Amino acid sequence: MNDRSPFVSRVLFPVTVMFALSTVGALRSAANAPKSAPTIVVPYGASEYKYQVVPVDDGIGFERPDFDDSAFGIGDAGFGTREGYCALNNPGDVRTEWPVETDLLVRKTFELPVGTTDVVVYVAVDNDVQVFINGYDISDGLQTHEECPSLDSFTFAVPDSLLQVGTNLLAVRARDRGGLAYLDLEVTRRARLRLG
Ligand SMILES: [Ca+2]
Repeated sequence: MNDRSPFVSRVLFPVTVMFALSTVGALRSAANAPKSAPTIVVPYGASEYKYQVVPVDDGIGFERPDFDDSAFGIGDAGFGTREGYCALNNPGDVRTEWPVETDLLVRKTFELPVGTTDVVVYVAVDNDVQVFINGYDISDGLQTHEECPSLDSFTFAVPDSLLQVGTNLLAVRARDRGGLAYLDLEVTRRARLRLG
């Protein structure tokens, strides 16, 4: 009695399914588009960070791209205590002194080319860390850490929507709560590869 339903089921439904499948296929191939292996943009032990040692919680706004950091010093990573019972607390890995029981603010710009994806920030820290890219918190607040620092003990993925072609800003607050202090960072990126 309803002569539309056979039409819907025999013609429209298969067409709808085919369209849906082709759409999913297109999305899937975009998501799976080949990407380069990670490239290191800022290596561990990088030179010439802008940095400032401040009392706990001071320096509000330092993460903003338009913040005036002309009063900051220039220092090389890692930052921290040059001697101690942890492997990274040695005079070779620590190139800039960061006193315990303070906050350390660091800023560093880096360049990204067109087609960059999947930027990741890796951290070695004693104790806690909060990471910003272009003024946005990518670590979901200050993340706490105990025991000795180790490379890659935190990895923070940066949403592609925060990335800018050209100059980007890495800004990090590290907090020491006593004993030894340490901070070093690495930033990597990937790139979409052109098809065909
Ligand atoms: Ca500590």
